[in-house]
Amino acid sequence: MSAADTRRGWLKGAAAAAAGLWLTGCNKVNDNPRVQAALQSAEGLTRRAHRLLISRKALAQEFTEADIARDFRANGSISPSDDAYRALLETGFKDYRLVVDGLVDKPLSLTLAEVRALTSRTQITRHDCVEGWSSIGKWKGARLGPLLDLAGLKDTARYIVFHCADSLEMTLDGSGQYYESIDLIDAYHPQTILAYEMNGKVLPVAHGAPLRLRVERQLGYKHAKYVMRIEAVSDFAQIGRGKGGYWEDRGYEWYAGI
Ligand SMILES: Nc1nc2c(c(=O)[nH]1)N[C@H]1C(S)=C(S)[C@@H](COP(=O)(O)O)O[C@H]1N2
Ligand SMILES: [Mo]
Repeated sequence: MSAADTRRGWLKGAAAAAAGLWLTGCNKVNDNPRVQAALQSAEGLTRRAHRLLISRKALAQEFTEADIARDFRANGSISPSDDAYRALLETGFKDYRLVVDGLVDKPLSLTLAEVRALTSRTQITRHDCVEGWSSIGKWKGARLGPLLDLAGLKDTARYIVFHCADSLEMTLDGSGQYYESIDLIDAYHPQTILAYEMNGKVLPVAHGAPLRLRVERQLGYKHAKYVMRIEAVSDFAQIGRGKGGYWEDRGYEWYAGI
């Protein structure tokens, strides 16, 4: 475990601690001298956790048209061979439906036209892959927050899982299929979109057509391509091998904040 990982783990704990203190933050509790002392010793901790919480809501840097990479790299799956995906691609995704289900009041099944009609955002951002390369691109897509509001998240929903069309590993139990998950802070972040356009054109297959996640405060592997289904869950222990994503199941960190 690197120092950065250790620090990240500690900060996650600090954020949880801060959330706890927040809930107990009524005047009567604060008047108690023992609690006062505890709060004072925790002050540095909560201040740092507070800063972390604020920073998680901050926008990722945005760039200008002039910064757009002429040759944005494509990585991981670039042409899924899965039958169901090939069939959708052959007919120009006319039969594609984005399914939104799990812990929602109103499950959705949307055509691409319906997704394109949702509240959208366009942004020029830098994609950072854990392998050490970055590319700047322009993305347009449906904001995830308003989409989730359409479906209506239940109180028990804590994470959003993205089920993808591509298998990176061919397995009998389907555990080689790509998937990812994010928490609700990232899900409702204004720059979190389901992109259907890249650099002003229809999203190419290599970059995740017809829909791919852009979650700009996270490393590249969190940006699920070929998204077929969005599932709201309370935990992801039962999904894939239980770690919240294809690469997480193979040793990557679940929280890949940048
Ligand atoms: N479905 C799916 N999503 C994926 C991957 C993949 O293999 N399959 N690779 C991830 C990784 S590691 C990166 S860096 C980015 C690459 O996105 P790009 O091809 O648009 O550069 O997609 C991410 N999302
Ligand atoms: Mo990546």
